[in-house]
Amino acid sequence: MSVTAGFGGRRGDDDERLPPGQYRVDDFPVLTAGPTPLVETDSWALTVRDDQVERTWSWDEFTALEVESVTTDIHCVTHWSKFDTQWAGVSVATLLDEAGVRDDAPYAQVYCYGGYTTNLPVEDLVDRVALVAHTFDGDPLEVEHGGPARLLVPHLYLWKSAKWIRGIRLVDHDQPGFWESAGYHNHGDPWLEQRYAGD
Ligand SMILES: Nc1nc2c(c(=O)[nH]1)N[C@H]1C(S)=C(S)[C@@H](COP(=O)(O)O)O[C@H]1N2
Ligand SMILES: [Mo]
Repeated sequence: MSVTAGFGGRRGDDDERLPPGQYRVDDFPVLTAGPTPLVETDSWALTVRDDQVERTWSWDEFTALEVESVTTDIHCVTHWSKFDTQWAGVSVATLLDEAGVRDDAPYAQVYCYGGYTTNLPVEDLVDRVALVAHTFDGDPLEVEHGGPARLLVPHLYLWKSAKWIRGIRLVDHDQPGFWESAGYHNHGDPWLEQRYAGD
C-alpha cells in the first residue's frame, strides 16, 4: 500500500514535526542574500581558530576527515520546513577538536565566501548535530545551496546554516552576524519561535 504525504493521513505527523508557524514544503527553496559566490575546490579552504591557534584545511584535507551522515528536518524563518533532508560532512566537534582550539570559548562566529556571517553559542555546535556539509542527498552539495560546503545546524533556523563557509572563530564576546544585526533573533530556535529580536 502506498501512502501519499500531504494533507491526508500524515497530517498528524506533520503537526508534530512542524515548529510553530511553519508549513511543510517538498521542494528545496534557495534563499541567498546577494550573489552566489563561486568557489572552486582547488582554491577552497576552511579555517578554524581561536585567539591562540589556527588550523586550515584544503579541500582534499577536509574531505579526508571522518564523514558523518545525518537525516534531519530543516526550518527556515520564512516559514518553510523540509523533512528528512540527507546530508554528509564533517562534524563541527571533530573540526574544533582537530584544530585544538580552546574548549571553554562560549561563542562562535562563522564566516563565508561572499561575506555572509552568523553567530551562535559553541554549545549549539558541539552538543547538538552540527556539520560542515559537503554532500546533500548523496550528491556534491549544489552551489546554490552552499557548495562546496556549508554549515548545517538543523535545530536552529536555517539562516544559522551558513552557506559557502570559510571559517569558524571561537570568541569570548558574542557579535551579531548578518541577519542577527538586521533584526533577526540572536539565537533562532524554531521550537521557541525565536524569529526576530525580542521574540
Ligand atoms: N552565505 C550565506 N549563507 C546563508 C544565506 C546567505 O544568504 N548567505 N542565507 C541563509 C538563509 S536566510 C537560509 S534560509 C538558508 C537557505 O539555505 P538554502 O538556500 O540552501 O535553502 O541559508 C542561510 N545561509
Ligand atoms: Mo532564511
